Amino acid sequence: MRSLRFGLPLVSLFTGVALLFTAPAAHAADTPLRDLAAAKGKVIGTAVTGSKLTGTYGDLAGSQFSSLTPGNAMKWGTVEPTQGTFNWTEADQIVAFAQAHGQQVRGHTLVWHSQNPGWLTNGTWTSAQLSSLLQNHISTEVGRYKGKIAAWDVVNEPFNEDGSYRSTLWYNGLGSDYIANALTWAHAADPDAKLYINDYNVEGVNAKSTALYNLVKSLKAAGVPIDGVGLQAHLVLGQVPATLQQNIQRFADLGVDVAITELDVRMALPADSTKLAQQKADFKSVVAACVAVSRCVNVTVWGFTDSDSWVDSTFPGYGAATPYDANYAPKPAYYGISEALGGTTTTPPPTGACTAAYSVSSQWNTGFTGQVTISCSGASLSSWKATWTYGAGQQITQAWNAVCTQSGAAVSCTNASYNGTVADGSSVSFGFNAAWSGSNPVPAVTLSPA
Ligand code: 9MR
Repeated sequence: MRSLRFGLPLVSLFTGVALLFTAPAAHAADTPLRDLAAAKGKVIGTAVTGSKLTGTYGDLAGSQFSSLTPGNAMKWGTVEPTQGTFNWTEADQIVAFAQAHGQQVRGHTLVWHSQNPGWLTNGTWTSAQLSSLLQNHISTEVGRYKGKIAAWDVVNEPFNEDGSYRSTLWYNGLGSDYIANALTWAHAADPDAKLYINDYNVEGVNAKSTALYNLVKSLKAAGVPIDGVGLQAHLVLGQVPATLQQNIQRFADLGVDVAITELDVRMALPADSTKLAQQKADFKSVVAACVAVSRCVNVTVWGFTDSDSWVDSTFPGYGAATPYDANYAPKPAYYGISEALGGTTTTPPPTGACTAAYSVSSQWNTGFTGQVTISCSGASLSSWKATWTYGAGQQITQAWNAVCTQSGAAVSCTNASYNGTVADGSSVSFGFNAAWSGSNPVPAVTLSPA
């Protein structure tokens, strides 16, 4: 059977959102974050997992963000699991995706104490061997992507909380010179890539960020190629440091760029409307601090959807740390980012709203698969009914996770026995197959309690 599928970027054309008991919201028409950021002279990025870059995940990653950071694909343990045997598959895929979508790539990361291959960490090396291994690694990886990487997180997490150097393979074997050497080797392999040192808990002015500041200052004074500082920004709800903007500014005043490289804001689960509103404020204030400093060039979120975040497995009981929920519905945090970037056309779900978002996830010559996601923020449902009227003769043939009936052009879908409850801060989805011909316009969905 022949099946003509439309390209994924078209999917965003086939979406619509309705608000319960209010006028239809404008999510689908909102200006993408990347356009808002560009108007401010900024880049907005997300960490991504290569294998997920299809469907709605790929659509959002490609349309909302102007920069991608491979979450794990460029780490040493991924690219050289066995000495001399390389696996560039996922890294290549992400770079190709970024190029196809007009996006920058932040390379992450070359020198770290974590996620290194076993052969490296288990080996016994002289300083000279270790130095040569590191130089080869940097030359090979940076060289492979020469001209394709906007910025490299060359050195990751070199400091302890008190500002002393972290005891690592690199520091213990090579002393603090490993940092200057790594930057110098990376510069030799790609003179146009911006070279960063990246760390966490350095967002505010504190002992650790001051150690980083002093290091950057001394590297600059010594003529070492250092272009930027990455503030990871793995934050806890309500705890954006008051000195964030001041801290960004002091690095900028050293003559380096600053990037927020791994932003997320975790909360104790379950999420509720109060927490989601605080999270919106937190995302907004971080992005606003970057917007306020001209040398702050990029804000990158560490995963854009709650289904692709490191937080839940690392901090049991915590999660919901990203701007989209697990069903790809934008959370208040999304609108916090948007507003900080000057977005004026966004319509954040008002307090006490549930929304129904209709989208076509795939379409072929005679049929299509659709999905409706019902999300609640500041409200909840114990049963629901989504109704719409098709405008071009579409006919539902099969539905799952809902009971759908169609009479003429009128469709009515009610919850299944097991998914009538939509808790505050959560969402449920149902799907269907349908036939179409001629055109397949997105209908306006009305959501009501069943
Ligand atoms: O997101 C990454 C996750 O998938 C890995 O399991 C984890 C292993 O440490 O690394 C995560 O990314 C880290 C990043 O590379 C450096 N800063 C902290 C991030 C969260 O752990």
